[in-house]
Amino acid sequence: MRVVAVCQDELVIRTLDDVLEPSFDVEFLLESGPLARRLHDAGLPITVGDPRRIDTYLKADISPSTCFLVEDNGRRSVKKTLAAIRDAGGTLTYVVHTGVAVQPRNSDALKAEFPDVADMDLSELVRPALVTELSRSMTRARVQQYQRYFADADRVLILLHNDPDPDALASGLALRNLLRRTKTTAIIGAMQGVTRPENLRMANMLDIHVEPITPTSFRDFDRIATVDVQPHYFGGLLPRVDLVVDHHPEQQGYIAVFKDIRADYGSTSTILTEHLRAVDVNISERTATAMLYAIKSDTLFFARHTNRVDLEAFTFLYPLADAALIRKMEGAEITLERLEYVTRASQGGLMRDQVFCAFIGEAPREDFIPYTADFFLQLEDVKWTIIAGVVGECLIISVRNLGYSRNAGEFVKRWFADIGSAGGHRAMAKAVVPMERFRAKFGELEGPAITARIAEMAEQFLHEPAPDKKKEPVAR
Ligand SMILES: [Mn+2]
Repeated sequence: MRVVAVCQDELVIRTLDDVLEPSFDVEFLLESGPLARRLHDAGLPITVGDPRRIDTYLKADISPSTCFLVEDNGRRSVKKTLAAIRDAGGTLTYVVHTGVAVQPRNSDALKAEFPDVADMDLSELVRPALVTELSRSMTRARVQQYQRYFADADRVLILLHNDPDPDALASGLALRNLLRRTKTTAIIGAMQGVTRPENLRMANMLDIHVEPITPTSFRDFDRIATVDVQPHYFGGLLPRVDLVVDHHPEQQGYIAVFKDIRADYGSTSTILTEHLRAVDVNISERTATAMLYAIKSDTLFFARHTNRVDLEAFTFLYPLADAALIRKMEGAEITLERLEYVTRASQGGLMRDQVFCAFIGEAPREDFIPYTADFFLQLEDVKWTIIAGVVGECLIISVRNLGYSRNAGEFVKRWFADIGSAGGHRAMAKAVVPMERFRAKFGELEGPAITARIAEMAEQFLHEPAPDKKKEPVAR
C-alpha cells in the first residue's frame, strides 16, 4: 500500500520511515528547504512540493487507495493541506498529532470540516508500548532481587496449596524456571496432593512431580516460596516465607521477604508470565503448556474474572505451548462418579432468579462440590451456583458466578465467616463449616431443607445493598 506522509519534523519522518518500511511503500512530502535536501541526501524517499496545493498531489499520481498521513505539530494549521488532498481525490487521510495535546475544540472543528479524516495522537500510539516496557522494568528489578536472594540456597521448596490445581502446578514449574533450578534443587511440594482427575492427568502428562511435604520438613529447606497461595492458608504452620506469588486477595499474619500479590489477575500463572518475560528467561514448551492451561482453567477460558493481562499472557504463551496436549489434558472432565453428584444436584436443586442452589449430601472427596458448582454454571440462564455437600464432619459450600454481579467471596463471608472458614474471589468462593456449627446457627436441617435455607441466603444476600469494597480473606 502506498503511503504519502506530509511531515515537517525530522524525528517524525525518520520514525515513520523506520516503522512503515517495508510493509508500506512510503514517501514523504516536504516543502523545499534544508531538511528536505538533507533527508533526501541521506537516502530517504523525499518528494518536494507545496502540500497546500492540489497539483502537488495530482502530479504525485495518487489513487483512491493511497493513504495520507498528515502531521499536525500544532504550529501551523493543516486545513489547507487536508483540503488539497481531498480535492485531489485522496480518501484515506489520517492526521497525526505530534504537538502538545490536541485541543478538543480544534479537533472538533477539523472533524466538522473533514468528516472522513481520522485522528491519531503520536503520544497515544507510543504510550501502551512504553508503559508496558517501563512497568516490565519494575517487574524485572523485583524478579532479579528474589533470584539473587534464592541463588545461594541448596534446597528450595516451592509450596502449593493442599489440592494443587493447574494454576498451582504451572506456577510451581514457572518459578522453578525463574530460579533456574531443577527438580532436585527446587522441590514442588504440597501438604496433601493432587486429587482431581484432570489435575492428575495434567501432572502426569507434563511430568510434574508434587512431593508430599510435612510441616516438620519445612526446616530442611533453605528457602521457601508459596505460589497461588499465601502462608496464612497453612494456619500458622508457616509464619515466615521467602517469597509469595499469588493472585488471591492479600492476607495479613505472615512475613514474606519478597512478595508479588496481584488480586486483580485471573491466575498466578499470569503474574509469573510477566516475571518470565521481564527477565527474558527461555520458556520451555512444557512450562508454556502448563501455564496456558492454567490461565484457561483459572479463568474458565475467560468466562470469569479475566483481566487484560490474562489475555496478554495467553497470547504470549500460545505459540510457545502445545495446544493439542492441552486438549488431551482437558479430556472429558465428566466421569460416572461426578455425574452422580450432578444428578443429585439436578434432582434436589432449586433454581430461582438465575441462582441455582443444591445440597448434594455426603461426598467422599471435596472436588465433587466445586465440580458440580462449575457444571451448573454452564446452564443457560444460570448466573450463580451455590452447591453444598458434606465431606467428613464439614459442610463445604462452593459458590460460582459469572463475575459481573455481587461478590461470591462476600456471600460466603456474610453467612459463614463466624462459624468456619469463608472467602474467595468475586467469581468463586468457598466456605468450610463444621456441620455441628452449621446446625447450631441455622437449625437441625436435613437434605432439602438445607437447599432451601441456602437459597434463602442467596436471595437475601443478592437483595442487600453492596457494601464498600474492602480487602477480603481467601479460602478455597
Ligand atoms: Mn490460581
